[in-house]
Amino acid sequence: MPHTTMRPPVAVVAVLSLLLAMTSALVGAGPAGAATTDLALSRVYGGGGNTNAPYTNDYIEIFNRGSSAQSLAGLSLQYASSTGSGAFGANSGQLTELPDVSVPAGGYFLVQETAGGAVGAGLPTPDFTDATPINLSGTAGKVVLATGITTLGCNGSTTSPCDAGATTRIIDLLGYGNANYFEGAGAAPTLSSTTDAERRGAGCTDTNDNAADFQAVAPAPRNSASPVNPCGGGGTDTAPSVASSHRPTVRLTSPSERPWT
Ligand SMILES: [Ca+2]
Ligand SMILES: [Ca+2]
Ligand SMILES: [Ca+2]
Repeated sequence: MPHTTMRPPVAVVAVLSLLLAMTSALVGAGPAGAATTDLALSRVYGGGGNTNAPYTNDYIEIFNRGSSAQSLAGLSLQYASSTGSGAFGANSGQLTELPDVSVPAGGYFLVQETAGGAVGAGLPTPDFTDATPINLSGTAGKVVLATGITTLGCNGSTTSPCDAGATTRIIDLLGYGNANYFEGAGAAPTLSSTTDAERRGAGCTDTNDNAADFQAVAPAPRNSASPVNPCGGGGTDTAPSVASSHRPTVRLTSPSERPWT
């Protein structure tokens, strides 16, 4: 007598397959990586006080791309020149220790750095002022947001490469102008006294490619008083995300409509 295996109706297999596929798609769309990766450099300006500058001071703006508040405690901003031999954060004038402050989801945090001269207006109220400020180049340079408050000890060039220990400390990196270290395919544009490097999407776009993610625009720093700008994808927009309004819905048919009953 031939043995036949019990097989569920084709319709049941199809529905189960669909549910499995949808489940894995939704899981795959979730946020990935450490929470601190939700913080990013969103505007960087080095032309403060220079001829034609709209603002007296250089600034670095931090943005929380994530969906929950993030603390800046124990983090630092570190600067290195575009092609020089010095390391990121090699001295107090190239490093800003960030305060123990929480940045809400979609929130901005403005750090005031060096005044290059008397040209321009004061910044919108800075959320933090470095007493030993960084003098960022108005045209080209390298900035990292890093964990820890000690120098990274490297500058990312071929003669001073950042090893695994240093790179794991880097939360975000911006190389602008002719910088020899940057995220992705290329550096952000060369800046001037009338332009800053602005992360696209009002701070939300981070594909880890400085050339694609940043644009040179008129300086317009935002601070903690600026309206929050929640990012839809929860801070990991390199992965596909499923918008809530586009989630497929599953409607189980009534028993009388089930083809296998
Ligand atoms: Ca400067
Ligand atoms: Ca400092
Ligand atoms: Ca990045």
